[in-house]
Amino acid sequence: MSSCFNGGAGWPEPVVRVQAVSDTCGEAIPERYVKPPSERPSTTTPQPASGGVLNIPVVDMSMPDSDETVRAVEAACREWGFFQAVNHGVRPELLRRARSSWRGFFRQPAELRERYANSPTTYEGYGSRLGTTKGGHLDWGDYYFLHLLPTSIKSHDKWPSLPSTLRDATEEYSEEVVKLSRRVTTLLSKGLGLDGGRLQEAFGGEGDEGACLRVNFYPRCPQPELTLGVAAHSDPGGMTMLLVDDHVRGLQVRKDGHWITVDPVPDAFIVNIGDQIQVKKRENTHVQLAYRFTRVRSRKKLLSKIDVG
Ligand SMILES: O=C(O)CCC(=O)C(=O)O
Repeated sequence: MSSCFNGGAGWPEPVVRVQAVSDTCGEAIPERYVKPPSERPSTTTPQPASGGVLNIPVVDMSMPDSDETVRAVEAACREWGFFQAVNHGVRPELLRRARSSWRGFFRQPAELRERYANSPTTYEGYGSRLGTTKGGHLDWGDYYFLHLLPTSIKSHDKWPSLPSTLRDATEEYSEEVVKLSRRVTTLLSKGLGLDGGRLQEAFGGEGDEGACLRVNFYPRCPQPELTLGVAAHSDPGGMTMLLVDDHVRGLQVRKDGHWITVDPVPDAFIVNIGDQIQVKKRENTHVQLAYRFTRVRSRKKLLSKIDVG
């Protein structure tokens, strides 16, 4: 199995690619990837009293200026901190191109991928989850991380040059998703009763906000019930726009103490409120939750997420 120590100053352990582990581990995953029972994926989703299957709300974004859309986004973020944005205006053809370009990168030979290996200190490039403590549990996933905004820290040299479609597809995809995230930011501002531009201003204004792309790749796993692609966490930024592989269920979100498996709508973006837009509203003497604190965890195949904030 190949491993690489990719330069983290003083990082105590060699970084091992999950892609390499997956190719060599046979039918049992190594102990390092086995999560304690309380952290394994839950297999049951609570059923709503009204019947049907509990899922995060779906919001139609075809009329982003309407009060109805503001109300739908506000309710979804207050009750869940999550929603699936449909009719969002990003062309399905572009989503396909971005997905297939990145899948192409993860299928390149290991030597080529390693040319872009990141270091735990700069993070940008091809990476694998590190244990937060020596000998700690690892996640079953590799990733690629890039800065998009502000443009002063964006560097195409750090973007893979293969497959040849990747840079153009990523450029166009990220422009469109950042535009969409600005529309959602306006809706979130209005939903909080603020001026539409208020949250955007708080993040530095258009072009000066931070935005980054992370593409997660979850290789074949012989024992998916024992591990997670990404351990439970909340996102530190303002907002995350997740694009998942069509028909791949794996993302779980926590609501009222239960983990719920998201049923993804094809080509929807899963919008997730990050820590920086977690808001508490003071009404009389009570502090009420305005936008919800969220946690996610995942075991899936391929996903891109753009964090803005
Ligand atoms: O893969 C997923 O569905 C979630 C990924 C995620 O939350 C992350 O990369 O922070």
